[in-house]
Amino acid sequence: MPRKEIETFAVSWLQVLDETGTADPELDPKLPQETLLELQRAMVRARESDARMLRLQRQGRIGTFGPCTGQEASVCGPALAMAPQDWFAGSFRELGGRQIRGEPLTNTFLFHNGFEEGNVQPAGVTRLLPVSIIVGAQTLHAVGAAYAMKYRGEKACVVTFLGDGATSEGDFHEALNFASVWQVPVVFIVQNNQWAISIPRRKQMHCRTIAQRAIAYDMPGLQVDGNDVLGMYVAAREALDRARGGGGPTLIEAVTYRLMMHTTADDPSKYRQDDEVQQWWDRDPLVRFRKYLEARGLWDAQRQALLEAEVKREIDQAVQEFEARRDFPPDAPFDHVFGTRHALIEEQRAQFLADLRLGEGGHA
Ligand SMILES: Cc1ncc(C[n+]2csc(CCOP(=O)(O)OP(=O)(O)O)c2C)c(N)n1
Ligand SMILES: [Mg+2]
Repeated sequence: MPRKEIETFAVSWLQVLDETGTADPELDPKLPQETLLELQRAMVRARESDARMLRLQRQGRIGTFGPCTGQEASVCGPALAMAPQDWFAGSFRELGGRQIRGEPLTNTFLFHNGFEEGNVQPAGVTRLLPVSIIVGAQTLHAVGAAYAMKYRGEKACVVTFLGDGATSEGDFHEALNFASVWQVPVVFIVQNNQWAISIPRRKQMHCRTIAQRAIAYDMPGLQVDGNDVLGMYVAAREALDRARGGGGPTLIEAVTYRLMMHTTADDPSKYRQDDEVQQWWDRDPLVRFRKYLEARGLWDAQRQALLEAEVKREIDQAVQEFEARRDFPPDAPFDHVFGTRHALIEEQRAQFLADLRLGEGGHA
């Protein structure tokens, strides 16, 4: 027959914990208690840190940042499934994952104040690439690093995080293509949070799932409930095991939602409806996982209160450390805009220093 079907493709969906926090008995990975509590701690720490950063930003004590609230499960699940030798190549909305990789909050604060010093990680924090503000560029860095791991014969993988909007960028497709051609150990985790700033998903792509984009590059693709931390853990672990065994790249689409503003410079009430946001608050990944832990007798209100208090103390301490830093001048960020001095930047630097002196009552 001259015309016949030569390939058929399917896209799977994975959810381990349903919206009531009940695990599918067949899919429950039955993680050790210690890992479950680590997941809980990581998500609560990310949520509390985000809330504090928002207040600090509103008080003028840190600069612009993109809150991660609502997306903790889609990042913390995979980050905890990673091994120490794996690489983390993130975007700008993965605070919980960076914390799991060991980044101290003081570094996060410095970074969001424009200080390159925030990217100087303390000893022991390795294989954590700097935040990529350039949408999608980290996927190329990830494939390059994965190529290096394969070339060196290291049993290490790279996990890269990106947004739904980033999948509309050329960088993403080039990264998938090379990952596939080279069969390198990389896992792409798309946090499909439904929005790219004010552009809803339906206005930036026509395909019904993002996971199906894997098909064109002949790699496994899977759509996961991104508000289900166990589902995300299982999906990432499976992809990492495959990559480590020489099975090449995987694309995971985490279906989730950005509950807060795009960044602190944005007002989402201008472009999205409150009832949509409320529907996603009802699917809060932290509430879902807490119900799972409670049903297993591993969690209760008292433990929650203790954890929140402990995390808040950690954050307080990080704020103090960050605000006490005096080992570089406040205008250091202006040094790094261009490789050489630029008249416009110098004008801005002078203005910034003048404003600073005014703000401090002329005593700076
Ligand atoms: C190459 C590039 N183009 C544009 C921007 C401006 N920008 C920053 S975030 C963003 C939207 C990203 O959307 P998405 O990938 O869905 O990630 P999310 O912010 O939702 O986490 C845009 C357009 C940028 N930083 N880099
Ligand atoms: Mg998005």
